[in-house]
Amino acid sequence: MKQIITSWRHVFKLDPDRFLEDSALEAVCLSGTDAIMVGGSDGVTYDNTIDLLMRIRRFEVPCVLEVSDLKAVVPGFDLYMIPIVLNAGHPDWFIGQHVRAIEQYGYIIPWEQLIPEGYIVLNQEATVARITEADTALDSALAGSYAQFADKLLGLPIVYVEYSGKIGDMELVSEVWRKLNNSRLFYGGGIADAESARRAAAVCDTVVVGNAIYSDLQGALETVRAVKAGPSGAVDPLAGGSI
Ligand code: 1GP
Repeated sequence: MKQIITSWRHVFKLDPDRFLEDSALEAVCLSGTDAIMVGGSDGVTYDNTIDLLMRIRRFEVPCVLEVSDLKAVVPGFDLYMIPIVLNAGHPDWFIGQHVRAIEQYGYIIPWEQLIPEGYIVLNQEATVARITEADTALDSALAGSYAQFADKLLGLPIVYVEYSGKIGDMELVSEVWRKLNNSRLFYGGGIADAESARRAAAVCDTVVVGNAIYSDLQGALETVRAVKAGPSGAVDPLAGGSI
């Protein structure tokens, strides 16, 4: 099951703490995206997570939980993504919370369903940056070094460049991508239409779209085809899940 992430080009991220009408959820789930990631930095609870999971499960799309709060870990997801914030200002977000979780729940953790993600948080205004006290003032070279640390020393399957809420510096993203050998590069932040999706897709492995689902659903849906079409505009039959 873990191998599935290597085929993902496009992912929608849904926040259990935000309202989404049934028709909008249906459009997202049937959009041709490769997976739905459930997660948020704030206000994620067991109840709102299980509610959202049950609504998504009416569709066939893979559904994974990005764990941000242990109290909101719900069984029944395909995979569990475990963020490790590489540039966190506080060690809790790099290792502290993780070790405490293992100490408490190690005996029931489904290890084979866990996928660690090495986050590089780069938008200082984002909630995740505030909570983790991330050092967001990284130039391309330093961001690339964090990425290499995650890839070559920690062996993480995913490096996630996170600009949540705003469009990122695509040159920096591209530089980070070039530094990776084995980790997949996820990019998230400000992707809201076909054009921004195409630009991001050209410099990473997987494009994550969040906010736009709630602010401009039509624009968000257009990102799927844009990512899968590639620079030439033709849908890549090998990219999987094309619409
Ligand atoms: C958030 O990376 C995702 O964790 C997506 O970012 O919400 O800005 O699309 P946006």
